[in-house]
Amino acid sequence: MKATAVAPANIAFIKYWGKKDEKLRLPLNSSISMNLSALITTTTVEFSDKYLKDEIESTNNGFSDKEKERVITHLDLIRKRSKISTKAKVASHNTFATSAGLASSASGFAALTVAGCKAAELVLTEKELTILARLGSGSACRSIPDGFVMWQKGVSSESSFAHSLYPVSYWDLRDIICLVADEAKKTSSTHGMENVRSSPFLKTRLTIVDSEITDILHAFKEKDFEKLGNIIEQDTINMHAVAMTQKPAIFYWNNKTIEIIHQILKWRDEGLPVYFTIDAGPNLHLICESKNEQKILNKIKSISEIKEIIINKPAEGTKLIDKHLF
Ligand code: 2P0
Repeated sequence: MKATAVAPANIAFIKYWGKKDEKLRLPLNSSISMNLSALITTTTVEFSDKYLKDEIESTNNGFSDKEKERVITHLDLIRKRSKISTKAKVASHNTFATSAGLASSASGFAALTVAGCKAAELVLTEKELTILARLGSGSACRSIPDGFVMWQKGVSSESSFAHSLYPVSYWDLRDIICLVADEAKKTSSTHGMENVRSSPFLKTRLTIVDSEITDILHAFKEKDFEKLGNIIEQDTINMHAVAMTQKPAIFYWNNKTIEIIHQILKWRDEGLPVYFTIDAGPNLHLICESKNEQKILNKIKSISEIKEIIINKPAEGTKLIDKHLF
């Protein structure tokens, strides 16, 4: 009863920010993302009588007690569904530093769900796996299907699931991550979202999101990069406007983030098609087509505020592999 899964992180083009049901992690809006080739979590799960309690290990920085608790709650869900009570060992490895403020809950809970179900001999469809992963961390459901993914907000647990819109090969996009901070973020996404309703701008953003989704689906269909980039950027600004107008206000951007945003706008004025998106932290994700990757790398290498650059291609979703971590 041992299995291992590899899962990518994902970058949202239309962001998830706010829940209508905290416990079921039902989102206020549907979201759309691309799986990231360079941010990968590998997780091995083994259920065995030799474990007297759940053992949770990370080969990176280790897990806090709170993180371990969240993993155990997810194991309990898997045990309940597969009608077992056996304890488990979980070992996890990230290809990226979790302390760098890059989200690891998406790839982490996607890998844990797929490896955990296989190890518990619980056979689920991809749709059912995305629903289960969502209960661990909302954005994790988007890391299970391949390539470019949509998470339908749904009206119940069964109808809030993720599916692939297009495979990896559909569009050769890049997400060039510019790390400007290497400390963990101060306000976690889960915590940050809790006060979303205190933002007077929330209602407006949710109205705008519906039309953004219609428009971004057209942009995908037509492979209209300019249209895609403009929607990605608009939604990032709107999501952060909600965060900044919540009570208490959350400012995820720092002065380096703003400086680089100004550079990106300038490059675009000069004719270089590159757009930014930002998650719950100060780091920037530069979205471009592969043909412009080198030009952008040449521009950003001289920006001293950038501590590290991580280049991502579109990636497949979560897969089982034969090589275990223990
Ligand atoms: C996203 N984020 O769509 C947005 C953009 C952060 C900013 O999904 O509480 O860690 O575990 O469901 O999945 C991060 O939220 O939150 C996130 P929980 P999660 O990518």
